[in-house]
Amino acid sequence: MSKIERAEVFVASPGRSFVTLRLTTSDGVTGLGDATLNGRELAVASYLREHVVPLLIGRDPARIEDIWQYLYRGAYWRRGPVTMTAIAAVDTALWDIKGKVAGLPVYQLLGGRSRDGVLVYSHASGADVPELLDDVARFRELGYQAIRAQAAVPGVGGTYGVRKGVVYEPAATALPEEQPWSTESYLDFAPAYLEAVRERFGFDFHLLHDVHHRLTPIEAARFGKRVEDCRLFWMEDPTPAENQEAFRLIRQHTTTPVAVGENLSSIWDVQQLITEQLIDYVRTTVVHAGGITHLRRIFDLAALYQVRTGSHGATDLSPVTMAAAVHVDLAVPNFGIQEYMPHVAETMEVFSSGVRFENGMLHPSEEPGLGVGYDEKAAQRFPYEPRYLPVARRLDGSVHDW
Ligand code: CS2
Ligand code: MG
Repeated sequence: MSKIERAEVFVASPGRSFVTLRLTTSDGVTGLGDATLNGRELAVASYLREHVVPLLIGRDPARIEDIWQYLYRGAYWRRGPVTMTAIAAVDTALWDIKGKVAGLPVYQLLGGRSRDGVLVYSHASGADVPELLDDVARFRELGYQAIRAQAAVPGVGGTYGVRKGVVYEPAATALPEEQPWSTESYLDFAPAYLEAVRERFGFDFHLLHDVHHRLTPIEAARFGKRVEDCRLFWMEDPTPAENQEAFRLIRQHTTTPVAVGENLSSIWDVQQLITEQLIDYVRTTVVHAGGITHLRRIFDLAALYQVRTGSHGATDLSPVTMAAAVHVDLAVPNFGIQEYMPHVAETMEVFSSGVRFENGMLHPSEEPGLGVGYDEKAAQRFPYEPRYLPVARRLDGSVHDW
């Protein structure tokens, strides 16, 4: 019987920080898992190195479910982003190994294709409306059928989602940047720029918007109602989701679809949102929600309530997660859409991936496993640089949700 012989945790910053787990079996088969938690990378690296790796050596890599249950129940301290990201990395690496041993791409182990390709959306943004409109035009020319639109709110300084440079990278400073926030200015301005996008480009593509946890439930209800004529594919994270009940108030006022879940890490965190149909898309991911094994459970629960998938896919999710996401997205029956932000060149000097973008869709590698590689020698050229996500403060100086 094959055994897990080696478990290595790599922390590097090729273009941005990533934590990557590589498992190697006694037959020399390797598997990769993403363990990146943006702004808290070393917490997961330490959880893996100190508390998980010693428990993996000698185990049968084929027993994916058993190892998942062992790491989840055996920790005693359950759930939370650090624990679930560490378990996710092990789980994803074991699915990579299982695919390689079976000689099949992972989507074939998940029931095979349910669709020809994985519809994706990317991020258009601008420091003002004209810049946003030019960016939307650029993504339309690149063939995207779905585009997220975010613009800076005048007079408020830093605003969520506005790119500075090649890609949107919010974790950019050695200490958290404090960004001002004004709900009133946002509520006056955002509907206007979303209307401007529809006015210029019409309705033959999906338009998405990320509120990014900034509103109270009634403010989110007001925003959703105000933008109904923009026919958004979704408004994302309209209000913080710790209180799942809060979404009922939004539901009572607007038909604008709601997407939640990128920063949630277990089925329990989205259970009420799904079973009471308080959301339309669940955004949980391979890397932060316990890996492929747990994510499938969340997506299967969602399917019972006609909630579709809409997984997070920002650049702080590594190419390993993105490859695993495409395998899952290809197979699940209730797929909705996949977020996709192409990684920068430095990242792709360390990671290799067979994922292809074509006509607004992603397609997985057909090679066995996930179809990803990690070059630890190349990674040595990019030592870890700790970076923090920003903190938002209201104009009166009090902390707000970033
Ligand atoms: C955003 C992310 O992509 C999204 O929808 O919410 O940019 C998010 O802010 C980062 O991934 C956080 O690390
Ligand atoms: Mg988001």
